[in-house]
Amino acid sequence: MAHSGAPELTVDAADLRVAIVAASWHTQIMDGLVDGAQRAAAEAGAEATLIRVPGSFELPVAAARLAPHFDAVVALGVVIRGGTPHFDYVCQAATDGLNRVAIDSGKPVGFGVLTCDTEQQGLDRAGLEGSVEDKGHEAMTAALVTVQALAPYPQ
Ligand code: DLZ
Repeated sequence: MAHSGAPELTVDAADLRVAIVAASWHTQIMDGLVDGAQRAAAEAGAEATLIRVPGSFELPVAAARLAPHFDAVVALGVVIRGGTPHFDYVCQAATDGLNRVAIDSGKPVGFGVLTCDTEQQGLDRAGLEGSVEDKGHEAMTAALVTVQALAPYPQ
């Protein structure tokens, strides 16, 4: 499932604590994303704590609150385009907000928010049986690799 250039975790993350903050909309896709993130943490030996929020719009505030308490945060959500501009506002708020949390906190924030035109696009990327990608796993791996890359440069 890995793309060329996708991060691979080769080091031990046994001492790391990561918060998974996960939206609740689009249950089946979210279940796949959460499972992928938890699986990646377990493979690396990291401790992952799951915190649920209602929608992707709530991800940045949750990430901001959690970042000081963890080595990294992984944000998971699914936004599916509807018939109004709402999609664009939620995607923009989640993306900008999570990026701001990462920069302001100096803690890696794994970006596992799927922005899809259709539900099928989400299912294809959710790490479920029949999916072609595993974005929850990818987001966790990216966060852990970044923590380790920055370990020699403490805040
Ligand atoms: C309201 C809404 C809609 C229409 N669609 C989604 C979606 O596809 N994915 C998602 O994560 N959240 C959605 N939400 C909820 C908003 O993110 C947010 O929870 C509400 O606007 C309340 O703040």
